Amino acid sequence: MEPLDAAEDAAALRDAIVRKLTYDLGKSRSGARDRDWFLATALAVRDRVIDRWLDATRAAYETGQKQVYYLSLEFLVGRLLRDSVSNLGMMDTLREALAPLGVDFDAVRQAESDAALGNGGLGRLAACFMESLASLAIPAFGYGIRYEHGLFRQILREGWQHEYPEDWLTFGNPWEFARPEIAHDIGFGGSVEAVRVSESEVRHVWHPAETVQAVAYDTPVVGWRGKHVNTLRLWSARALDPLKLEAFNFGDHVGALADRMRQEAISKVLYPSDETPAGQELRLRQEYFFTSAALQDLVRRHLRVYGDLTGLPEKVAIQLNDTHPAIAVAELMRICVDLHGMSWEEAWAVTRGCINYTNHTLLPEALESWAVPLMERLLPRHMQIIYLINAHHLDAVRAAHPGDVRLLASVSLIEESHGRRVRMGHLAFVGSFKVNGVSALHSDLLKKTVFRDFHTLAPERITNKTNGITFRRWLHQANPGLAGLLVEAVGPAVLDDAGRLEAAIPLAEDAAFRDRFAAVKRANKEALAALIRQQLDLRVDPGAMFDVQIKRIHEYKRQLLNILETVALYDAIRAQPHLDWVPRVKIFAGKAAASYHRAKLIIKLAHDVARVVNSDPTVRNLLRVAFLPNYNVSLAEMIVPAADLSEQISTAGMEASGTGNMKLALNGALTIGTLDGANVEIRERVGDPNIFIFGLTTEEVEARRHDGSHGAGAVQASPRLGEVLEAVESGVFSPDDRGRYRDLMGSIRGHDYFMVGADFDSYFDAQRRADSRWQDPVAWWRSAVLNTAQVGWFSSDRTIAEYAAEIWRVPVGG
Ligand code: HBZ
Repeated sequence: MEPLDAAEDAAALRDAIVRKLTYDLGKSRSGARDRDWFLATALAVRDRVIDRWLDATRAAYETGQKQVYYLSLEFLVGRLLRDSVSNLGMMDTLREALAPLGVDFDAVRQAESDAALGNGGLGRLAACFMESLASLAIPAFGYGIRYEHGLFRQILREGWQHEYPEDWLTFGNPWEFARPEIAHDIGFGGSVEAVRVSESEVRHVWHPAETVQAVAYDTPVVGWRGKHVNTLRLWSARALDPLKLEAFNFGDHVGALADRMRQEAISKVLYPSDETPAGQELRLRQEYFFTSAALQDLVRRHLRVYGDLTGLPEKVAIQLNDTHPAIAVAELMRICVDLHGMSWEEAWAVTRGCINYTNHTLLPEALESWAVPLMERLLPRHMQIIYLINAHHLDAVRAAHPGDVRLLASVSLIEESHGRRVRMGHLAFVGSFKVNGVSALHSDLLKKTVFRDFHTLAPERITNKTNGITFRRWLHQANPGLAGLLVEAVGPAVLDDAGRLEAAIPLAEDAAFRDRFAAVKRANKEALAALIRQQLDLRVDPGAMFDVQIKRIHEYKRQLLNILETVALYDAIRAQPHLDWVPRVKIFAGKAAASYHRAKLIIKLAHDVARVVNSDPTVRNLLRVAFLPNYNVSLAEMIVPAADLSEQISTAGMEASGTGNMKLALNGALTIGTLDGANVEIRERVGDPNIFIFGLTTEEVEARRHDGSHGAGAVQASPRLGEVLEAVESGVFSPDDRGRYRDLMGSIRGHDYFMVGADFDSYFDAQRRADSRWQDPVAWWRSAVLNTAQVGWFSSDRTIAEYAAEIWRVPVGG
């Protein structure tokens, strides 16, 4: 067939969209709303993906290439239309196709719901990884849960967070393909029967008390330039034969339905628990449900070709995204031993040859563990297998370190001291070929803290894989102005190879380029200012410094430090209004876990401070505070390109990596941050002069925590902090409830686990360094350009290439 020219291409696409609108949606052009146009467009775009998808799937199958399986309880995907269209190189064609229909692409794009099947960084990382896997043409499946309700919608009423259900599927999801024929039975509860099959051999047969089906829903994931397409396979729970169940419960229809509801509840809603594992039984059911479905699926695929499982590690690499799928270790053993008759040793070699584990946190309260009685009740056979794994593991430890009782207790899979619990991190560690942290500092701390003893036992196991982000979404799509400027300046190859960004380094000295760079930022800030006005009825000056902290609300992330600094700045401006202050807009966004009262109180404080500051005429053009509601991927795509200053101010040693820090630096924001997570590596790349580092180091935090009076000491040493605390605790910002913040402020004077007081002065000073840089536009924009130009390394393509080479041992590039 002759290649179509651009106009023909657009006309063909237009026809396809109108056909979808008419025959798939049953709508006329005149009656169609943005949402209908979105669905019709998505269906038409999806058609362009299918052939390549089927080709890629068939090719992987036929050539017997090793496949990567990324198991994650969360995939924070966001919207997909712009992503697909851009990766397929169809953006201009699509705009041209829609224009004569009187349809605006941006309106259509925004009619898509934001798929929020994740809490924060961990879920978003999984989504970036899926995109990079496809872009690098690595055959891969993402496995997760198709939650009917993603992360809650945040509504802020008078500054208090309220959670509302999120309904992303209400109007249908045009990207997915339901696969009712691809279903696996997932058992729960019941008993285990030991059957003697010979003199020396006993087989274990698990008789689950209940069985739920996991049904597949497939979404194609298109790589850059449409080269390769992988599958995100999300499982939905379906009660097994609901009609029979109803007949069985004849006369008790309500009871029968209740059973069905209980089973299908597994895929109803995402747990809104960032960092602390939800202790609910339903959570454990979710974890086992999708892990078992994934393993059954990949085992079946393998057996179809190879007939047995001994060669599995040559054909399959499994990555566990945190410990949520760690039960995979026991499940794969069960499949190999109980279902396929392998010996324990053979099965262990297969399991350890396939599985790898990524850790995302050092926070002790976030290390997942499950009570033994719960495991015994819900997964009786797995509990037996875990005991056996532990016995072998402890035998080996005993042999290597005879008499070391402390070591045995420390590395056991079972925690014995606080009621017996299974430590999922330990299970994942012993069952994995490689274990990785997500930044250099974090991986180093893993070796020194949570896995210290394990690291001594297996010094080769822990490796580092510093996180990355997909530049397609976070630069090309979110910031087309900047992407266009970079293409013009250093050539189109920059779109294919993030390393080429370095060609822009010399342009930091080019005044004309800096001006254009600043003009792009200005336009993005105007768009954000319009959104702030529309959402909050607040006018902000796009000429002011946009100072941005966007992430989950958590004490260790220290939004509180930022708010208290805002109060200090407010006081300073009011005390000397005629000084040459740098106008600032403090922008916050983020959700607090529903049960995390302190985090919710911090959101309220941000609002109380905003109300006072924003209504004070003395600081009118100098300081504004904006808290944007319902932070999600789509909102991040608006804020990131418009940021001047990126707040990455966690207590050193507590943020595993951060990925927002990378997105913001890539978009030309300067970071103000602690030496924590990937900030350390960002500093190495952008250079010390182009980042504002402050605060205690990890070691200093550790040392100071041993001094019981450090909180009081810090307040005493800082009159500025003392004044801020007094103002907040005496109710200056909460006249309706003067005692509202007494406890919160008290914690800074007392234990101050997160070192807000200790870092306060240093942070205030770093902010003033940022001010001085801003007052010298040449210096500011030079730094901004150098940030963009020097963070190419944080592309998730680089991260995935490292996983591929060192952990999965699969080739990159097909
Ligand atoms: O994972 C985050 C880390 O805090 C962040 O530093 C890192 O950059 C990112 C990607 O590696 N961790 C999370 O986002 N964790 C969760 O969202 C979470 C969700 C459910 C849990 C526990 C943690 O039960």
